[in-house]
Amino acid sequence: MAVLLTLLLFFFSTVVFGQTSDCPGYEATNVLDGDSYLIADLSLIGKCNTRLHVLISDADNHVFQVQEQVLPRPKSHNSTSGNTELKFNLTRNPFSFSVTRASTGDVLFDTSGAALIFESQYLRLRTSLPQNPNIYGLGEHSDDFRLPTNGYTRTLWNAESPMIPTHFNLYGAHPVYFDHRTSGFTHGVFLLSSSGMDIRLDQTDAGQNYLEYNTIGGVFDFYFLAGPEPVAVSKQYAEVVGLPAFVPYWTLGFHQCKYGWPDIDHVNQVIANYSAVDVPLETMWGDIDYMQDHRDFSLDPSRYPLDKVRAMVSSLHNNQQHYMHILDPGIRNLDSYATYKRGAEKGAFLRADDGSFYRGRQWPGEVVWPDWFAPGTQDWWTSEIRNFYDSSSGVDVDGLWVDMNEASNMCDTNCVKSSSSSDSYIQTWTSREDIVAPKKRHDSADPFLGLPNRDLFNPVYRIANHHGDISAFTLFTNVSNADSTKQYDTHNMYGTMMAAATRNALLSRNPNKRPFVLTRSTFSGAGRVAAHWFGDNASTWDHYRTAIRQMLSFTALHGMPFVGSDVCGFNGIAQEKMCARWAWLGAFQPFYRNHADISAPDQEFYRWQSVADAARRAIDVRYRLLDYMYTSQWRASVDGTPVASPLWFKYPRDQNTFGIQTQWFLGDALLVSPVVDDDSDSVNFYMPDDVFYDFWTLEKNKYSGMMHRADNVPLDTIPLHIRGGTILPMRVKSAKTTAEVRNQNFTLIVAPGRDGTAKGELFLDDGISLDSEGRCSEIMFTWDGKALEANGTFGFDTSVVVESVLVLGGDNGTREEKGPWGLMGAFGFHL
Ligand code: MIG
Repeated sequence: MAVLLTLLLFFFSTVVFGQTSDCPGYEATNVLDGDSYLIADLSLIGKCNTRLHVLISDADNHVFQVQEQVLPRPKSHNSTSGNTELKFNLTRNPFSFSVTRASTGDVLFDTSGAALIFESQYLRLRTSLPQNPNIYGLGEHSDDFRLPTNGYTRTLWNAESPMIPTHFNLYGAHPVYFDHRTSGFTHGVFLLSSSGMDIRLDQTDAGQNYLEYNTIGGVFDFYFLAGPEPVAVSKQYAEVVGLPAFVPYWTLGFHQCKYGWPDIDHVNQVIANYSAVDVPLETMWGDIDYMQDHRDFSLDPSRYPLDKVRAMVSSLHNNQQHYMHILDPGIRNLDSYATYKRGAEKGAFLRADDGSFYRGRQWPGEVVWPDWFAPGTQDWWTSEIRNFYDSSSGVDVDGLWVDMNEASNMCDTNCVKSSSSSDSYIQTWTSREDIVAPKKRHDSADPFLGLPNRDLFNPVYRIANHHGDISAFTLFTNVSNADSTKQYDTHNMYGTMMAAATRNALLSRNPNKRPFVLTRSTFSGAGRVAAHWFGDNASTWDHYRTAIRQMLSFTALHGMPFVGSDVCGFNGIAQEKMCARWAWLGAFQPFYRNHADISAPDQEFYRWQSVADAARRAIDVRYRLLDYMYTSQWRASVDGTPVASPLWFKYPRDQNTFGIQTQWFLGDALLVSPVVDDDSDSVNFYMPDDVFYDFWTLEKNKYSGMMHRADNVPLDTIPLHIRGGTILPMRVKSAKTTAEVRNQNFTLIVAPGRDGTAKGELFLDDGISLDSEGRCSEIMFTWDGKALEANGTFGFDTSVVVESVLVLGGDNGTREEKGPWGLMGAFGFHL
C-alpha cells in the first residue's frame, strides 16, 4: 500500500541558557506548498547553534507518533530562513535529502544511497557515513563505546536482559547517535521513535559506510543537532528530550543492596556491620524480599513485620541514613489483594482486546499490568504509594526503585502453565490468540493509531530482539493502551512511564522534596524523571570495564547524568580483588551502589578486609569531592552538560582519544584512569596533550598525547589527575554521612592550565528542596594567574567557609593561601 507522505522541516535556534541568544531569526526561501507537503529552505540569520527538525510522516496522520504526554516536544520556531549551520538539501526524484554543515560544507547526513521505504510496518532510511566513522550512542547496549561499523546491528526493543549480553538489545531505547568527525566537529542525530528497530552500521560492496534505520512502525522524525563541540550536542539533545532531573544530595552517598536478604534482622546486621568497620553507609535498599508473596505495597509479616521495618527506618533516619524500596509493575490479580482491587476499580490495568485485563506472569504469580495511559492510573498509583509509604504509619522511604518495567513478563509468546510450576492458580493459556485476539478496530479517523490491518505479532520485518518474537517475555504487542494506541508502538516507553508516574507520586507525597526514582528501563528523555542502573551485570572484570562505557553512553550521550552499575557485579561470585577495584570504580561514577543477586554470595564491602579498606578510602575521597559531583549534577540539570564524559569531548581533535573507553572525565576537572585488566596491578592510560596534576601528589606535569603506564597500583588508590585550567572545590574532611559532609569546610584546588588560568564552579543549597531558587548559591571561581575571585549568587545560608586555597604548579610547587573566606558573598585575593 502506498502511503502519501508529508515532509516537514523546522529549524531551531539553540536556546542559550542564562543569556539571550543572538540569533535574530530565519528567512524562508523557495517555499513550495504542495497538496501534501510543505517544503522550504530555512536559513538562519546571524550566528548561533542550530538544530534542524525533519519529519517525514503520512499525510493523513494515521501512522503512530510518540505521544506528547510521554515526550513533550520542544517549542518549535516554525520559522523563516539565510545562513544556517545546518542546511537541508532536497532531491526530488527519487526522493532523498541531505544535511550539510554550512560553515564547512561537510555532508552530515545523506539518504541518497538507498531508496526510502515507508510502509505500515516497515520503514527504512539509510544515510552514508564517512570512512572509519566515529559513531557513538544508540543505547542501551554493552558494546564498544565507539560503535563497530561493519556488519553491526543495534536493536532497540526494551527487554529483560540478564548478564547484559553484548550485541543485543538491553533494557532501554535511545535512538540518538553522535557522529564525531576527524575535523573535531560533532553532530547528533536523534530519531524520535519508540518503534522497535534495527539500526545497521555497515559498508556497501563499494566500501561506503552507512547507517540504516529499519523500523517496524512509527514515522521518521529526525532532530539534527549541529554541535559543533561534542558537549554542545549533549546540550542540544537535552533541549529536545528534556533536561535531566536534579538529584538530592544524599543520593551521592554510598548505597548497599542485595536481593535475597532473608529478613529485617539480617538487614539490621548489614547496617551494623558497615558501622563496625567504619565504611560509611548512606542508604539501604529493600529488594522484593520485603514483600509478602512478592506483591507491591506489602510487607512479609514474619520476615519484615511493619513495626520492625519502621524501627529500622527511623534508626536509619536518626543516623542521617536513607532507605529505598523496589516496586515492580506486575500486580497480582486477586480480589483479596486490595491494591489490585482499587486499581481494577479505577480501570488502571491494560486490557486485552476482548475487554478483560491482560494477564501474564511475574514474581507474584499471575499478574496484570498498569496502563500508564489510562486516566485513573496515576491517581491509583499515587494513592497506593502515599498509603503504603506514609511516614507516620507506613514505610517512610526516601525514594523508589522501579524494576522489571520493560515490561518483563515470564510468559514467552504463549503463557502455558508449566507442569513444574507450583503456582497452581496460573491459568492454562494455550495460545495468545485465545487471550488477546484483536476484535476491536479503532476508528480510522483517530490519528496516530497505526494504519489498519497490521499484524501486531509478526511484522514483515523481524528485528533482532534477543528474545525472538517481539511479544516474547514482555507485554503482548497487540494489547491496547487506554488511548487506543498499541503496545506494538509504545512498548519502549513503558518503563519510562512507570518511572514518571512514580516520580509524580513521590511529588504528591512530598511536594517540596526532590524525588529520587531509579529505573531499569529507559527511553529517550527518561533522565527528566529518573536515574538508571545498568541492570543485571555479572561479577566479572569484563563487566567492570563495561560499566565505564555504559556510564559514558548515558551521561554524555543520553541525557542521564545519574547512572551506575551494580558495584562488584550482580550475577555470580565477586572476587576480592575485583570488588576492591570496583569499590574505587564506583566511587568515581555518579550512582554508587553495591548490589547482588539472590543466588550470589554476600558481597558487602566488609566481607573482605582489603575491600573494606579500599572502600573506606574510596568513599573518603568521593565524599570530599561530593560537592564537586553535586555541582556537576546540578549543571547537567540546568543545561545538559554531561557529568562524565569521554576524553574526546574535551580533546575533540585528538584522534587518539576517539576509541578510549576505559578512562573518563568526571566533571570538568578529574581524569579517572582505573586499572582495568583482570587481576592486574598495572594500567596503561592515555594523557592528552595538556597540563595535568597528579591528584594525590599535586605534582604538575606537561603531557604530550601519549600512553603512560602505572605499575604496582595498590588497592587503596586509583590513578587520578586534575586537568589544568580547572578549580576543584573539596571538603577538607570526609564524614560518615553526606549530611555530615555538608558541615565540613572547603579547600579550593586551583590547577592552572597552559595559559596560567583556571576556573570552576560550586553549587550550594539545602540538598533536598525541589525548588531552591533564592536559597542557593551559584559560585564561579576564576584564577587569572595572580588573583582568585569568587563571584556569583550567594543565597544559601551557611557558616561553612573556604579554609584555604591551594594554587598548584608554581615555581616552588604548591602555594597555600590561608582564609577563611565565608561562602555568603563574593571573595578573592591577590598574590
Ligand atoms: O528477576 O528484584 O535487575 O536488580 O535484584 C530479577 C530482584 C528481578 C531484577 C533486577 C535486580 C533485582 C531483581 N530483579
